[in-house]
Amino acid sequence: MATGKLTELETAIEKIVTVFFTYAAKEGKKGTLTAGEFKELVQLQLPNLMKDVPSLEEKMSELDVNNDEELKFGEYWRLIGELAKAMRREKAGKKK
Ligand SMILES: [Ca+2]
Ligand SMILES: [Ca+2]
Repeated sequence: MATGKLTELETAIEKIVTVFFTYAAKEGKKGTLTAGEFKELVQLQLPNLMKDVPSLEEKMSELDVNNDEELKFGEYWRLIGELAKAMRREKAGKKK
């Protein structure tokens, strides 16, 4: 996979995956985000899109559907989906 030059969209998808694994590898299990890793990821990678989130602890437990206090990729993906939807709403609103 990914031998040729990636398109804009492919690069964006790759970035989403790479960011997850970069932060997930910092402590504990390499394939999941602890609360600390999640916080760091949000603060460094999502400071604009998540600036209105009042509590990262609450956000994390909302995303942590299997309640193991870690975020696996699928749980992180829920967050990306939420942010994408919020962004779409914002763009749709601006076009009016
Ligand atoms: Ca980890
Ligand atoms: Ca989890």
